[in-house]
Amino acid sequence: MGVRQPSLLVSAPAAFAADINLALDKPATGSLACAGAEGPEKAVNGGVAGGNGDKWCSTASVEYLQVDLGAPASITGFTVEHAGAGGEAATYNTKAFAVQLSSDGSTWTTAVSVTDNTASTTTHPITAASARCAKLVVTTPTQTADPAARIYEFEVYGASSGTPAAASSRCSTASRSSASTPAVTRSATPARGRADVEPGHRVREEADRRGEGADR
Ligand SMILES: [Ca+2]
Repeated sequence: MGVRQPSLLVSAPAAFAADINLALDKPATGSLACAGAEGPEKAVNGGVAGGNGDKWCSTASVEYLQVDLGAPASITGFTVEHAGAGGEAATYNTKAFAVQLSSDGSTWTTAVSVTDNTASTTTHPITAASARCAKLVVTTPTQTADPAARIYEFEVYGASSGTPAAASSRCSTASRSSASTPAVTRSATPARGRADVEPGHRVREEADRRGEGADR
């Protein structure tokens, strides 16, 4: 990616101007990252201009990114910054993905479902919904057979209640004990062309470890 540039703050799109990005700098977990410096926290760090240092990347068999907003909130929409927003080829932009919401990290409702995206930045206003946990599930990570999900920022807009939920109901704790997370499975895609894809059986173990780390 060349010389690393200072991260630029991502401003809220006009559709959500009255709301704030509740995901910013919140605890994030996700499927196994491509590299240690490309973990889930990079998708909620507020920057897209820092190359791989501002990106969450995963080649897991089930690719997902989850954010704990810390308190119940009225969610009004999402913005996702895909590969092109971070300066990578637009062919790496996420093709198919879903956003799911939950109040407890165990029961999820699909708020947004996208099947044929090509854009580098996508915005998804929704009818206001109450939730504390937001999850981005990537089902087709690129426009090609490349298997890596590349998310530079996952923004969750809304108004927080400001009342933290009990610690026992933290999103990441609940997700760690859920064997079925996430509910969305990858759609049929062409055979993957890269030989360096992480074995799928490591996904759960790694995700669990990350969840513990991000939760403390
Ligand atoms: Ca970022």
